[in-house]
Amino acid sequence: MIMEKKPSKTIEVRQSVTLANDRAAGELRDRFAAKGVWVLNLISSPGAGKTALIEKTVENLRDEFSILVIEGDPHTSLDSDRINRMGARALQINTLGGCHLDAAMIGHALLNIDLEKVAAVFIENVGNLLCPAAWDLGQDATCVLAGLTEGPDKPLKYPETFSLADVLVINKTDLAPYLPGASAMLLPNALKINPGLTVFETSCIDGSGLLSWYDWVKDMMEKKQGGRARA
Ligand SMILES: Nc1nc2c(ncn2[C@@H]2O[C@H](COP(=O)(O)OP(=O)(O)O)[C@@H](O)[C@H]2O)c(=O)[nH]1
Ligand SMILES: [Mg+2]
Repeated sequence: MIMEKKPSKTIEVRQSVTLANDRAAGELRDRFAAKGVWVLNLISSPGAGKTALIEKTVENLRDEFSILVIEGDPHTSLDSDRINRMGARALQINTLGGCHLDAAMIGHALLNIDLEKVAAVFIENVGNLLCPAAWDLGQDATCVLAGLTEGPDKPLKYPETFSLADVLVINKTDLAPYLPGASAMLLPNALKINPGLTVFETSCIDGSGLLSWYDWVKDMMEKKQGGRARA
């Protein structure tokens, strides 16, 4: 028997799912704004150094600012354990194979959290450079991390993520002497995709570039708090 081929409705379904997500993200954004909480969504491939950068940031700023961390991973609480050891509260979301976080997951994780006492929420998204791009989490800024070890071609291969990001952190600069090609071409390739990126070049091992990153994070948190005071 020959079956009649029905037209695919994939795009329609996907649109309605992301529209529902956009509504939920809008509600989160209003909630964060009311409390003056600055929210950062960190995206990268696995191993670029998202958790390492959050560990360093928490360690450096924990005496001045209360930073809440949401960790997204398919399995395990290894990353939230690392953050807790640095003295910050971390909430773990296990997506059980899902390749990105969505706004409903963030809302659920924050159900019993009093945001009054929180200066910033850092969201470590599930490690990959493709899936998280379409999913708004109510963040103020999106940060894409690229480790030099991943090669310089990633911005060209994953333009969705690099074009929506506000900030690029090029991490593992301590390895630049061993990776001259990546060191030379990663930034030009990223700026080709998104010339408006704010760029930091860091090493979470030797600490280079981290002071400018901390200053930027502090500035963002203070501005968000100030915006709340005027509201
Ligand atoms: N050489 C070097 N290694 C780093 C740096 N940042 C992180 N790493 C290492 O890279 C690996 C992955 O880091 P992790 O923070 O878990 O990456 P994530 O998967 O993006 O959260 C770990 O072995 C880190 O110690 C860095 O700046 N330089
Ligand atoms: Mg991690």
